[in-house]
Amino acid sequence: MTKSIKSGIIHSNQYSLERGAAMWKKLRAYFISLAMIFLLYIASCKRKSGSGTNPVPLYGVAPAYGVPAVMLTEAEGRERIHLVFDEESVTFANDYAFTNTGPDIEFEADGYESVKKVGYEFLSQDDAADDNPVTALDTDERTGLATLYTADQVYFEVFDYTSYMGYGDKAAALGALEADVRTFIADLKSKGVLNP
Ligand SMILES: [Ca+2]
Ligand SMILES: [Ca+2]
Repeated sequence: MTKSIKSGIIHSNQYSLERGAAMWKKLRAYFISLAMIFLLYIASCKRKSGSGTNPVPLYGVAPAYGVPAVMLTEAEGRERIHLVFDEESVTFANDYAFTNTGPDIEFEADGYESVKKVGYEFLSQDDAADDNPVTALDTDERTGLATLYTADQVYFEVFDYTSYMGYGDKAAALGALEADVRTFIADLKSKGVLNP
């Protein structure tokens, strides 16, 4: 009798131990899955904030600090170009309807001197917005002008307003434009198009 009671206690102890172990296993699985969810959450937060191994690229809206871009107008560009060409006694016809066949070019040049075949275009923001093929100088036509220049047929230089946007103020931008005009004139002199 004593024996059977003892064995009954042992049995019940073993039973509760087994049940405890099974419960612990369940709890452990539960906590592990909780930890996994938490880790996944942390990882997704890191991605959103752009830190860690998945940084968010820095494109998008430009920061609102710094100096606003300098925008030379059509009139400002032309005035400075004429000022420098005056020194060479070159007088341009303004708003000249220039055409060429092969390469095909049709645009209203800001200035052209038909005897020396020298011209220029100050490509302003207004020009960039012009979608009339008769007056506008498109990308292909710019390439065509460069081809004519290389072939020593017609000497056009295009001064693009976007090239002068990075300067601190208009005076500096106009100074940079003037330097480019002088480079153009120096090239025309080296080719014998203008007198040295
Ligand atoms: Ca222009
Ligand atoms: Ca055109």
